[in-house]
Amino acid sequence: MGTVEPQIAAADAKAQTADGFKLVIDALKLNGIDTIYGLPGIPITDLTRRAQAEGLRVLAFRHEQNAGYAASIAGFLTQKPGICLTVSAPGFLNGLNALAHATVNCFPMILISGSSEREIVDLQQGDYEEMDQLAIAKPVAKAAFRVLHAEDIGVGIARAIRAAVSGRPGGVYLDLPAKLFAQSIDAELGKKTLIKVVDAAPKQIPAPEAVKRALDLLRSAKKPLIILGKGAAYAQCDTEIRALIEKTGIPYLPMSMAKGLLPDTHEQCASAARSFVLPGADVVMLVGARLNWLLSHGKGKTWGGKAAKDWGGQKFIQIDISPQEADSNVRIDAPVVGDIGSCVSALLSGIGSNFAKPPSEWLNAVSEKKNANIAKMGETLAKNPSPMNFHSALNVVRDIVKANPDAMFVNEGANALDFARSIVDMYKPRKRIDVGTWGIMGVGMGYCVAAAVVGKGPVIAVEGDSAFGFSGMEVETICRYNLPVCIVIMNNNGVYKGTDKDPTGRDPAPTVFVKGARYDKLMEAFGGVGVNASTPAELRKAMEEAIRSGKPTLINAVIDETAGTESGRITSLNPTAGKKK
Ligand code: ADP
Ligand code: TZD
Ligand code: MG
Repeated sequence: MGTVEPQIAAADAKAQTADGFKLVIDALKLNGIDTIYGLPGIPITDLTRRAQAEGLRVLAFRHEQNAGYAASIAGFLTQKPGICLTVSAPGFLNGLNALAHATVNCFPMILISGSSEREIVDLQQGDYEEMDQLAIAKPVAKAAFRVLHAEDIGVGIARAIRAAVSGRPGGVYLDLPAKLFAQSIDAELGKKTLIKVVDAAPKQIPAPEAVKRALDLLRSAKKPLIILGKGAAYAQCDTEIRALIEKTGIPYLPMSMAKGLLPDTHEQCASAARSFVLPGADVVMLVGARLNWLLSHGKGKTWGGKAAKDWGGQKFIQIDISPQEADSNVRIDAPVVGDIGSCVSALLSGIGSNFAKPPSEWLNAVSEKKNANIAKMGETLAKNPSPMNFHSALNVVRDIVKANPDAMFVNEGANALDFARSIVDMYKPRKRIDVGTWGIMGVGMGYCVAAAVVGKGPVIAVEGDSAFGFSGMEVETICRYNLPVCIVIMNNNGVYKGTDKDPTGRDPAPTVFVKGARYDKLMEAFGGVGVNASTPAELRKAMEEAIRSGKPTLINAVIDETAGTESGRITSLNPTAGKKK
């Protein structure tokens, strides 16, 4: 007996203590976080194992950048911070790109990285994977925190969640040193230190004067326009936004990731008349969209200004949660600061039921322009050139998306992006996810994983062959988790085109790849379905089969290597190409 008792006592004591690993997992679970996107290694291997054992979904990637992009877009889609988990120094740095991306795009995300011993790092004594990660994360994160003691884990996670989702969402860094995970603390005490965050993203009600100012300006307009941005998509107040558009009768333009907030086929959608409505409008209401480069900074020729930096004469209303956003590029005459749901509701009640529709000259001019452009595009899409070009391939994608409006649509590349954005209509909110504010390549496969996990339905990805290369190894991840992802590679043998030559004749040109590469074989290596498609008919058959079967599929769509243009639609931003003009 005497020898058994101490053992029981030890076991009891063990049952009554909690370690850092457990507290991190419990704190996440307590706050409704159910998925981790990451990559294991010292010191977080056990965190991934135990999180899985405790019922969290742990998706392990082949490179942290892709896990990070997955987390960032999961944040956009769910309004909960997407969690990316990495090891120290190099893993952390791989994840950092996605953290910056989340901050720039206003997506809520938390990058949790393990880190080395503080006292060794701070004295620069050369620890395993030594790096002052907190300092490095700060400039690209909305907020950054470090937890040193197990009893502070609850506070650390609560602060990270609040920082990520409140106000303008963004990327948050949470530094968890290796020593923290092994610390033990009395289980009951530990439990009490955890915080369930109350009202993490509080509503922000706009001031009545601001709403009135905006409505007065809108009522004075002869040629009004509404621009919906990805902030409007993020806000998940789709019904209110639709009511605002329809009650006012104002033509609207969806930014890339706001496509589908109302169906792109909506009669008030002015996408096909973009270059007419931007310079033509007199009052523009921005809803969760910034006047950054994607909108030519609200001035210049795009807006009818005489020269590159000249104001086009528009008055702007801007609905945004960030009070600092207004006036960042041009004067905002009526800023409405608050969350989009509250702002749009306030506008709607101010509008009432008898808002005068915009003058019919404006509406008719917009729809004439739009119909002419749609007809022109219809002709181009109907052609069937050989080899296939972007238009004839995307015409197929357009049909497949129309037939599967609930599918998530991932898109990156240059021509592969720009053409798909204008050709492929979206029908439902938050289905289109793409390169975002920075126009980055590399989001593709990470986005596919998150889209399949969060959306629980089919995912279609249209990828430039260059774009795909940045995250291509994650096709193994897609196969491993057996996700219903259909990847279509627009294979034009290179960046923009496949036709460049090294003038000296020594090497391949910097923009070209191996000719006739078979990306479909990559998918087959991991048990997925690979298809080589050189005609629209082959592409259609393969996409239909992929959606029907739900099997991971990669279609190598062979595109005319001369079909693209340098830099896609943003040639003007390229210094060399600009000089040539
Ligand atoms: P796009 O690229 O589609 O034009 P941006 O990323 O430039 O969109 O702009 C999104 C804007 O939406 C940001 O200025 C951000 O502050 C704002 N925003 C994000 N979420 C909300 C919200 N819930 N309520 C109000 N504004 C929001
Ligand atoms: N690196 C990163 C991270 N982001 C970038 N945007 C670029 C490099 C530069 N870049 C573009 O802006 S588009 C692009 C690169 C490399 C690839 C375009 O080639 P693609 O598309 O094959 O993906 P198309 O259809 O051939 O134009
Ligand atoms: Mg290409």
